[in-house]
Amino acid sequence: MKADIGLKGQCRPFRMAQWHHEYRTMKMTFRWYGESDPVKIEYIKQIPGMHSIVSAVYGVPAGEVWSEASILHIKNRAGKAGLNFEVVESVPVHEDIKLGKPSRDLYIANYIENIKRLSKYGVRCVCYNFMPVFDWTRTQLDKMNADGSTSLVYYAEQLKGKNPLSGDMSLPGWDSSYRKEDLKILFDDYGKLTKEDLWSNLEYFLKAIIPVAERYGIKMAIHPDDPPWDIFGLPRLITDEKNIDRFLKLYDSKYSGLTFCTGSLGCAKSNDVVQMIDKYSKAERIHFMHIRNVRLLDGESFEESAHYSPCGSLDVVEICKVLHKNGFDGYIRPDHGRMIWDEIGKPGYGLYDRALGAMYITGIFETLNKTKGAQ
Ligand SMILES: [Mn+2]
Repeated sequence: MKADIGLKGQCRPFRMAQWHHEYRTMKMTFRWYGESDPVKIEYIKQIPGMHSIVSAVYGVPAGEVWSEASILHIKNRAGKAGLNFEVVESVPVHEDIKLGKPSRDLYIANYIENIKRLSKYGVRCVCYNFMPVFDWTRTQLDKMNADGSTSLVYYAEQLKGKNPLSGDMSLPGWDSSYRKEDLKILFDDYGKLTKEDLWSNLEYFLKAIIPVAERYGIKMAIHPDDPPWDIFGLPRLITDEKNIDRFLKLYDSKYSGLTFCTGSLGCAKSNDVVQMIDKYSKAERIHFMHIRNVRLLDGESFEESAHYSPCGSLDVVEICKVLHKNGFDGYIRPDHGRMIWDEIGKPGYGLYDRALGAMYITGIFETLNKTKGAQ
């Protein structure tokens, strides 16, 4: 396709714009951790079909307002590299909001201010989660595969008998900045909270946030809990279809939607990921897709794998097909990748394997777009 290639061998921007217009198709994105990220933003642009970076203002404690200068800086860096900055992952939700403490109103006011500022600089989608204390949990970040690549894994037996309050346990993915004493207080607070309390605190948050998101054109997209079950007695909400249905009813607006993470929800064998994506994308409640593959093992164990369907337990072609069928035109990013080709970097967030994943998914969508009507 000679006509698609510019003089410098790059995809011509107008062709990209035309492509999105013509097909109203998904927008491919890539997470970038800012200047300290070993993956340069210019490298991200070199992945064909890349639309936007996914980033955040780092180094600001949860609950505080982001300076306009720091948001503008990301926008300008993206623009200079020829990319958009339309997705934020994440604006963290302060623990006091999840716990329903009196101070939550202050943190919610700050959250609202962040939504307004992000909208001003062109952000269209904000990813967040409502997981108590910890984000994603894995038991090892560099499990060697047979081919010499390494993966993030979760082996249930490695978690047995571990106590996060012992002070001598650190698990990958956990915020190591928590001091032992702070962690103890947080666990005590959550110990007094029922799952229903957590639901009602989530509802309180949505009722304050979503009307603002609607006004400022920001699609809020909650990330499911990872893994999708309770750990260490901490409650988890966004774990399966029944709970996602309940979540979406808490505030019935297109602006209160999902970051559908195939690797998180797909870790529970009972979740039919393809059917769920079909249902929620049809309802226009998926704004952001995290596409990742996982190999499910016995019990509650899994290993993250390459995106290519035969490498894991999820069928990425089927996932893309239902999105395409339902006219999904939101954002997609390749989620965690393996470490390959001796790359050194942030586990799960190397350039090479995520670039392979992005191209694989873009290729599937190109095929689907060009064979429209022939399915
Ligand atoms: Mn994810």
